Amino acid sequence: MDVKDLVVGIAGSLGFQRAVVGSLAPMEEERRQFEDWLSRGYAAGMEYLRRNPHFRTSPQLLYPGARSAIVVSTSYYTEPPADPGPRFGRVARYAVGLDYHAVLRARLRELKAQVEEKLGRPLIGKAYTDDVALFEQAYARRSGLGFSGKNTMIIGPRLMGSYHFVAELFTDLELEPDVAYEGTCGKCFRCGDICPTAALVEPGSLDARLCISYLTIENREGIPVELRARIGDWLFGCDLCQEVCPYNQRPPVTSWPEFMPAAGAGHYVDLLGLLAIKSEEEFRQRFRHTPLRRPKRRGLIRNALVVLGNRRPGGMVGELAAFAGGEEDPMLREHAAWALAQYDDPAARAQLKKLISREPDQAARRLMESYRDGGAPVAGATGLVVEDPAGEP
Ligand code: B12
Ligand code: SF4
Ligand code: SF4
Repeated sequence: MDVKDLVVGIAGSLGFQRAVVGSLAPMEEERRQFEDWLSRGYAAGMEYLRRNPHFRTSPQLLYPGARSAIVVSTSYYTEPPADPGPRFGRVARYAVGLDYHAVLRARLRELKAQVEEKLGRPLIGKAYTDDVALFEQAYARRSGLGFSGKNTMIIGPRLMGSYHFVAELFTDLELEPDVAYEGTCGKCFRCGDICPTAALVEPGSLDARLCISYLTIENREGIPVELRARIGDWLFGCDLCQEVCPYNQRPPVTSWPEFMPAAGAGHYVDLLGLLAIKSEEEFRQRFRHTPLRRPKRRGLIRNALVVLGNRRPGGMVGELAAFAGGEEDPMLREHAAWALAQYDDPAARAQLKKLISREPDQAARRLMESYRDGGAPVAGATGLVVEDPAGEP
């Protein structure tokens, strides 16, 4: 049997829906696109993307022993249950189960081991997914794993849609590279129309500074006041630009138990339960092995407060005031105050007034005052910076 057929066959038997072979030729066009994207500031606070950008588009620098990259995808899709109500926040589908980094790398190592067994010789090989500075979508696009949709996701052929992870096994196997898959969005731009923050600034180009996924996962600062209402019920990540995509109307459901909601945080998380988490250690235990660990306690509680302000469940005014009263972090106190300010309720207004009068942090107090009594946010108020809680907002 041909070695490529062997590899693709084993990948299929291990549960990867698609496996193609990527060439390791330099990516000149992609490098220009990536540098242009960085120069526009679209990478927001993701400093790791700015470090050694040439590595992202130079496969040979990334892993010098490699001769080809086996590029795979697997669905993470599970259907969310009915909304359990305003005390809950929503988790993007890719994150409802276990952390895919460890799961996919382990499965790729299994692929390597099985190929080694069949070939009767050891391989040089390394498994990647979403780690290091690797321009995964460019590998996927070039080798026909799918095409780049206007929402910037890789959309697979045969109605596979975009609810899938991309991962790679770099190996010393000399394999014939696959060619690009010519899919198209046509005239559609539903993803751009639905995006609540207009983060898809033009078809196929995303400004992470505006994207809810960035704001709730990677962002280490406060959430800009003017964007909070648009976050809706998204506690972690966002799927709106995928939900509306015609290619995602009958997505294949994952068969991997690791990506099912029972394995991790699930589709909805109880927001009150999050406010009750008082230490980083408690937080780590609760979200062990799940993607929700990424923003840490501080980031996830920040998000929970925004969702509470947007959903305004009954009976929460006292809880929010008590949380703010006992919280040491000015950024979180300020987000709790914002949540209170969203209630059209005299008790909430009284609590907000009390919080403002007691707030020792100047920047937090200024922000709170900007939305007291339903006022518009002060111009340029973009939340508090982690490293400089007393600094300018
Ligand atoms: C940084 C990052 C983010 C950032 C920025 C996203 C972005 N679109 O750039 C944030 C935090 C916002 C994010 C969000 C999400 N992410 Co993310 N993210 C990444 C990461 C680490 C790098 C992406 C990157 O390089 N961006 C830079 C820009 C320049 O690249 P780009 O989007 O591809 O845009 C250019 C190209 O599309 C190009 N282009 C368009 N068409 C064509 C055609 C040709 C021929 C060429 C040459 C170029 C080209 O022009 C664009 C502008 O320059 C990758 C993993 C990795 N290591 O690569 C995961 C990754 C892209 N993310 C992933 C996922 C699942 C998500 C979310 C769905 C999670 C969620 N539900 O919240 C959202 C989706 C938001 C969205 N619409 O993009 C998956 C996507 C899988 C897939 N099917 O494509 C990846 C691949 C991780 C993985 N290993 O599976 N992510
Ligand atoms: S993930 Fe949400 S916020 Fe980001 S581009 Fe898509 S719809 Fe917009
Ligand atoms: S919603 Fe339309 S424009 Fe956006 S990725 Fe899907 S097909 Fe393309």
